[in-house]
Amino acid sequence: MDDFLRKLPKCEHHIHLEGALTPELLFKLAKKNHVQLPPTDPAFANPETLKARYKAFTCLDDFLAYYYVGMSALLDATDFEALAWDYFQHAAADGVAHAECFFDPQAHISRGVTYDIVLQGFEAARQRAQAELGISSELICCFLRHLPPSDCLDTIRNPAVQASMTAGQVIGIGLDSSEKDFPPQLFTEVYDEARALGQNLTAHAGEEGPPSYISSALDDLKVSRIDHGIRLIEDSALLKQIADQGTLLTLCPLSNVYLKCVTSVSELPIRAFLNAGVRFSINSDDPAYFGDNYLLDNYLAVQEAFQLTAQEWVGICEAGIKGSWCAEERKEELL
Ligand code: ES4
Ligand code: ZN
Repeated sequence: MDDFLRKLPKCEHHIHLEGALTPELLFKLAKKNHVQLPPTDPAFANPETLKARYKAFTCLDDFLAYYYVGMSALLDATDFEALAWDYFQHAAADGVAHAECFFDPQAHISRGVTYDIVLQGFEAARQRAQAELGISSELICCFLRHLPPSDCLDTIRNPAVQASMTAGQVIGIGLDSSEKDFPPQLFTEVYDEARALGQNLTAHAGEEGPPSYISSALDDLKVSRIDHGIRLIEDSALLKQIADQGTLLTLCPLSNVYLKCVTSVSELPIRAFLNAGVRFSINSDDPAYFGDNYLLDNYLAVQEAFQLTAQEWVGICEAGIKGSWCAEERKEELL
């Protein structure tokens, strides 16, 4: 079964490229760029102490603090290229055929790194992944929900952001960062503008936040996918609605364990989602922060916990292809 899962052509829809920053690359780039890592936090002594600290995340916000420090080492286009290339190499080893990758422009622009620098690095890695690894990819621009909606609006109105969307370099938007107390409806205007630009729409909802955040993402933001959505299991009417609509949930099993949303993968409602006909894909989220677990590790963890049949896995991967945002011709190749 492990070999079957490795060889299965997989789509990944929920990978934050900044979440692929390994402690090794972080220390290397911090040194190159003369960026000082927090001197008062002993976790930043070396890559090993940092990895040990990553094993003790208490919740989403505890992780996010490290995630944003990590980004501070990314300054020029070659840094972003190295980061994304690192991810694509892991993806190739895991049998990923197609990846739709999140990135967080506000976290870079606020540090004086322009959007074009970020995009230039990611574009170079994507082209190399296509040419050398045969991996197709897309970019999804995420908005940080802990920042004021006005900051998100300024970002989507940034001419460089608009140009990337018009040119098809960025094909969709997402909403991430701290979830509790930042409900989707705060970002209705951002999503209205993205929709007018022809962008695909998704949002993190129901990771730590309540099922009402999933409803708000659907009703107010009009998303076609939900990132995480595990708390959907608490609302049976909404569960039925999502199953009927065919909305894809992008589940991240090991992320949920590392961030203490559940105590083990077996606690996730994966069997219930299958029984109810809820479509989902399996994803790695922030692999370098969650035990160096990339996509295949997540597939294997689900398999260990739920003992799915080959037919069930083929069905999961088919739902993932159909729920992808790539060109129709690429979907047909994948199917
Ligand atoms: C994230 Cl796991 C998760 N949740 C919300 N926002 C994020 N950004 C990066 N990883
Ligand atoms: Zn995520």
